[in-house]
Amino acid sequence: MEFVHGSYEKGRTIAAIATPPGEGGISVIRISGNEALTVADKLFSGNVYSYKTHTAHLGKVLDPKGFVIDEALLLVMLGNKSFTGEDTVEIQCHGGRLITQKILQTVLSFGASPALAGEFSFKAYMNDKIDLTQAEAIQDLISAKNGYAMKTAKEQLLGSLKDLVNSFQAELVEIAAVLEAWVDYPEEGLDFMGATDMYASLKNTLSSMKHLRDTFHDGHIIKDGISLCLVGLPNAGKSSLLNALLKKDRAIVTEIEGTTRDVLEEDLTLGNLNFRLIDTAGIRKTQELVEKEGIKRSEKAYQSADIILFVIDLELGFCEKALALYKNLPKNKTILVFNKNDSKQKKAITTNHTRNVFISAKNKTGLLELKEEIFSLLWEGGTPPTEEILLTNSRHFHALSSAIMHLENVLLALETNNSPEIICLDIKDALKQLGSISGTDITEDVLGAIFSKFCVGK
Ligand SMILES: Nc1nc2c(ncn2[C@@H]2O[C@H](COP(=O)(O)OP(=O)(O)OP(=O)(O)O)[C@@H](O)[C@H]2O)c(=O)[nH]1
Ligand SMILES: [Mg+2]
Repeated sequence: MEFVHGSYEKGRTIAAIATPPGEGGISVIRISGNEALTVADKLFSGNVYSYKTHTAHLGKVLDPKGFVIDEALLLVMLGNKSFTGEDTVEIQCHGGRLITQKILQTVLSFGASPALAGEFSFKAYMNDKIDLTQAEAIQDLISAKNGYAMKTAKEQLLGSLKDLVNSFQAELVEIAAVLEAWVDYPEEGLDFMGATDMYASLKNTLSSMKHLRDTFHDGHIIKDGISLCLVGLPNAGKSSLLNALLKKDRAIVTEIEGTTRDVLEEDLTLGNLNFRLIDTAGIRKTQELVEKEGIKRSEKAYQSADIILFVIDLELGFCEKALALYKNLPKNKTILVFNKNDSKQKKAITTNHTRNVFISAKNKTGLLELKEEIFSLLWEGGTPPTEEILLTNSRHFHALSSAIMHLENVLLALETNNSPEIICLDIKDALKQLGSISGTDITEDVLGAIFSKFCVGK
C-alpha cells in the first residue's frame, strides 16, 4: 500500500471523485489536505479563503484558462472539524462523466495529487478522527447487504466496538501495572499488590471479552450471509425447490434423473437476511463422466455449506439410498425437506432427525415452515439477535480469540503461582492483540491490506 509504505505524508493534498462513475444528478469531487483551500480558490469563482467551516457556496468552476466548466456548490470543512482532520473542500457539480473528470483534472493541475484507495479514511485514522474499527465500519456500511448488517456497521462506526475494546485495554493495563510491580518487587509478594481484586477484575474482563467473541457467530451470518445447499438423490425436487424459493424459473426441471449436472448458485433474501442458494447434481452411482464430475462438486458444495437442505422424495420415502446419503451429512446443520407432499403416492415417514419439513415444491406449500426451520437452526427462538454490538469482522474475531487465550494463560499461571515475568508476557500479548483491533498496535502490512479494499474517494 503506497501511502502506508513510505509515501504517506500528513497534510498531503489529495483529490478524487467520491461518487460512482457514470451519469447522475450530481457528482462530488473531494479535496483534502493542507493545500485544499489554495487549490479550490484557484478554480472557484468565489473567495474560498473567506468561507467559514461547514458552509456551502454556489459559484462557477473554472478551468486553468478561466473558462467555466460548470456551476457548482462548494462545501468547506476546515481542519480538525472535517472527516479527515485536515482542510477539506467538496465540489458538488452536475453528474456527468465528462464534467466530473474535467473538474478533477483541473483540481490536479492546480496541485492536488490523485488520492489512493481509502486515503481519505486513512487520513481520518492517522489524524485520530476514527480508530481502525470505525474505518472498517465505513466499508461495511457501504457494502451492507441487509438491514441488520447496516445497523451493526452503523453502531461500529459510531464507536460502540471501539469503546468496548478500549475498556478492555484500560482494564488490562491496570492489571499489567500490578503484575509489573510484582516483577520489580518480588519480595513484596502479589498479595501485597491487591491480588484478589486483580484476579476478580481479570476474570470479569475475560468474561466480557468472551461474550463479545461469541457474538461473531451472529455477526458473521448477518454480514456475510448464509450458504444453503440443496442435496439429495436425483429427481427429489432440488431444482424445483430452488425455483420455488427464488420465485423464478432458474434451474431446468425434468422427470429425467440427473438433470442438474453442475453446481448452480443464486442469491436469495429471506426475512431481511442474505442467503446463497446452491443447487447440486443428484447424488447416485454413475459411470457417466459429466455426471460423475457434477456429483463430486455436489459433495464439495454441501461439505462447505452453512446449512444443508436434504431433499427427499416422499414417493420413495426414506429409502436405502437416501439413508446412505443421510449418514454422511453433518446432522447439526441439516434440515430434512420431504418434498412432493401433494403426491397421492407419498410414503409414511419415520425419522429421529429433529429438523423436518414437509413441502410441495410443485404447489409451493410448506415454504414458510421451511424458512422458519432455517431461522430456528440459525438462532434459538428463530429470530436474529438484538445485541447492540456484534463482532462481524474475522480479523477482529481472530485477534480477540488470541487475546482471550493469552488471558486464560495468565489466569492459569496465577492459580499455579507461575513466575511473574511469564505472566507479564502473556498480558502484553493480549494487549497487543486488542491493539491490533483498534489500530493502536498494528503492522503496516495489515493496515495496507485493510485500506486497499476501500474505494478511491473514500
Ligand atoms: N408431484 C410433485 N412433483 C414434483 C415436485 N417437485 C418436483 N417434482 C417433479 O420431480 C421431477 C424432478 O424434479 P427436479 O426438480 O428436476 O429434481 P432434482 O432433484 O433437481 O433432480 P436432479 O437434477 O436430477 O438431481 C420433475 O418431474 C418435477 O416436476 C412436487 O412437489 N410434487
Ligand atoms: Mg436438479
